Amino acid sequence: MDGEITSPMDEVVNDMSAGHVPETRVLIIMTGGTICMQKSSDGLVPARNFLERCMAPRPEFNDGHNHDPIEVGLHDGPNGVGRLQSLRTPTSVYGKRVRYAVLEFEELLDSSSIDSRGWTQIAQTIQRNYKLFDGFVVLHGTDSLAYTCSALSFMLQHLGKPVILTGSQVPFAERKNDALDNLMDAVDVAAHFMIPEVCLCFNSTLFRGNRSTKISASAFDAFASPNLPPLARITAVDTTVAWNMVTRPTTLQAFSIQTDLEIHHVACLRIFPGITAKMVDAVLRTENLRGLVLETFGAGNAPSGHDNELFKVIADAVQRGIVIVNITQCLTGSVNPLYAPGMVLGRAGVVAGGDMTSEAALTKLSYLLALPGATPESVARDMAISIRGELTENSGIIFSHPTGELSSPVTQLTAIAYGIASGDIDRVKDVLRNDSQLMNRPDYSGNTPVHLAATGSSLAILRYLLGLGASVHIRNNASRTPLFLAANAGLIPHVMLLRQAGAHLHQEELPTASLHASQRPEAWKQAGLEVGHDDKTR
Ligand code: ASN
Repeated sequence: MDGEITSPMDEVVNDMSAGHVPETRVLIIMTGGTICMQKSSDGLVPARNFLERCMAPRPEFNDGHNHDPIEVGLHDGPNGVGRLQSLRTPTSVYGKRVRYAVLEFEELLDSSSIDSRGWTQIAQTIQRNYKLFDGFVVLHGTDSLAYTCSALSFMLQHLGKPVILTGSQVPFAERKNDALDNLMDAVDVAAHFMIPEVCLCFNSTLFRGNRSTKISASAFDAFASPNLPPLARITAVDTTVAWNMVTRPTTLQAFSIQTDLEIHHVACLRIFPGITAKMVDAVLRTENLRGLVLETFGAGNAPSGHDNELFKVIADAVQRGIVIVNITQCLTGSVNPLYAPGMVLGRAGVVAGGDMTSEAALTKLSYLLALPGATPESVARDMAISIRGELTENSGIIFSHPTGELSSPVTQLTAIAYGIASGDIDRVKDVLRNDSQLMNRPDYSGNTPVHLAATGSSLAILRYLLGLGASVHIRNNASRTPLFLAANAGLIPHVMLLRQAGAHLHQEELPTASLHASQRPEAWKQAGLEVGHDDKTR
């Protein structure tokens, strides 16, 4: 028992002397799909008990020790937290062990049957478990996987932790399969890399979820992200993350979800040579239709039809309040007003969907329409801009620098640390302007700039880092979050700012936090600890 820990370094020294291997918690959410399927007389069908059947017998997933069941949020409400059997991996190359449980949905689906109810169930499960786990893996069939990835990317708002979806083309239970590698990669990414996005991990590649699309019904290489390079590639040697492409929440708001997408009130229509205005009108007159994704030719062109009939039908629907979004049928490239037919669509009030995939456009439309207070104007406006990195906006300035020109990350981190220690925000800004990725970079003791700023004198520096999208969830070598350090130092404004940005105490910190609580009760209370109520922060 220590009582007075005020500097991150004290924590590290204490922890290293204990010879502790940090544990990262990952919740695996099983929704169904080929990955869990078994043969039956009716063909492949989803089977239960994935953890016992597939993971427990494999040394990659099981260090052979008996572990206590872990807390998992199963339902909403005060009695919604139960305990599930857990396993732990051996120590990874990153020096961590991954403790995990598998939460299986009551009904395991072939993913061709998923709809917005299933997406709501996944989003709610993540919300219930957000504070209990460091990352999430969602196991899902491949057929509609790109739709689910896209839908979740919008539904999970201000996401600060990795949510990695995967599945397989061949069941885990088959001798030659892609399930083992896909699962291992997904768990590794969720446990070790602070990529606060909904991603798809498949065939040794990590894609931004809302950029992905299924391109093969049989190959292991089943997915592609045609308009965005992968976020990471996994090889036998290492995992290389394109950190400059990772998007992060830059609004200081805590994680929340939007459920019940309007998927039943939108449609997708592929234009083809010979399509008639009557056919398009029939779709646009579907009862309660609120939005349509129009898959057009090339850079956004549609046949004008006899006497411009098609455009009249479309313009009329826009007038009735239906949001129509134009995306291209091509696998790569973008809709833009290059040709007259595309321009005319724009004049009819059709929104240019840029380089969004069909999956992203459809689920984004359903999400925007479900937002409280949504109007056709607000939906049309937001369809044309990137809200989760789902489309390429050309106006943004991209900073890049030739390698070799800058000093080493260690030198730069030292400069940031010096800036934080002396309350010199300009110095911090100067260094991060060259390489904003440094904001999440740990130093030798695992402290990121946010850890340092959490106990620094300048609240403005902490706010600046959070506004850049720096993570509040990374733990230092002593497994401490920035929030823990701020509360322990009794810095209430820092605690409140971190909470506003979605920080919470980690499960592993709760027992120590409870021990310290009597000394700075207000700071710990603001940090979310129920002071005097043992370790319940939920
Ligand atoms: N039909 C399966 C599904 O999407 C396909 C798969 O997972 N490979 O559930």
